[in-house]
Amino acid sequence: MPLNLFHEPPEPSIEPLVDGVALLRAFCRDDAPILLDSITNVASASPFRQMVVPSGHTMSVGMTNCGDLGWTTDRTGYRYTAHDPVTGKPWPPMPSALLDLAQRAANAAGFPTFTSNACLINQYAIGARLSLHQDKNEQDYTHPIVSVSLGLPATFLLGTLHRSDTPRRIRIEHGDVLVWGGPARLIYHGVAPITAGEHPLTGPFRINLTFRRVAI
Ligand code: MD3
Ligand code: FE
Repeated sequence: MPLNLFHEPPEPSIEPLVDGVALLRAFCRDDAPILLDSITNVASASPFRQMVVPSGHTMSVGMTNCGDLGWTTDRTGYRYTAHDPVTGKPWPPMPSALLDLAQRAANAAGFPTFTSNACLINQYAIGARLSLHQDKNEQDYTHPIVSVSLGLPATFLLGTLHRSDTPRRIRIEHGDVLVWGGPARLIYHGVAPITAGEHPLTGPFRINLTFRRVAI
């Protein structure tokens, strides 16, 4: 393999990270401008906001949602709702570019019947982080979660089914897509604080989409 002296971005590839996790490097890099336009439209109707978790702490990540259901948290707990508690209106519908990407990624990772009905959109400013957690509010864990990273890079914390195990650190870049299914669906995971930088398409932010199938 020739030495990459020009630090070109990687070619699209699929690698199994651990059992149940497929890393689709650069899978949506070419779609990024239209994805980001779609996200801007969603956020113009349901703005990013920093939610409060049951402990009383305010999350450093700004969040919004699109689709039939959206993930929210407040002092009283985590849940999926059909309405945005800030606007009182239904969450914006899932833009077709987002829905289509989620289906193509799930299909590439071996989940051909996955159709997302809920997309959580996370906006990370410099220093924002997500501590180690499980995603347990969806009820049906046979469906995978598809995650899409745009803008500034991040270090994913990839844990196990046990919170106390030291997580692996995985560098994730603009355009990378991960599909978390089967035995990986309930692993602990998080995001290390975003380090300072500037991305041509998102400026000083990282955007992450997590596409889910939530029981109605
Ligand atoms: C593993 N988001 O929104 S995406 C989340 O980058 C969340 O914003 C992170 O964790 C982010 O809940 C990480 C990777 C991810 C998402 C969902 C998972 C990993 C997952 C669900 C189950 C197992
Ligand atoms: Fe999560």
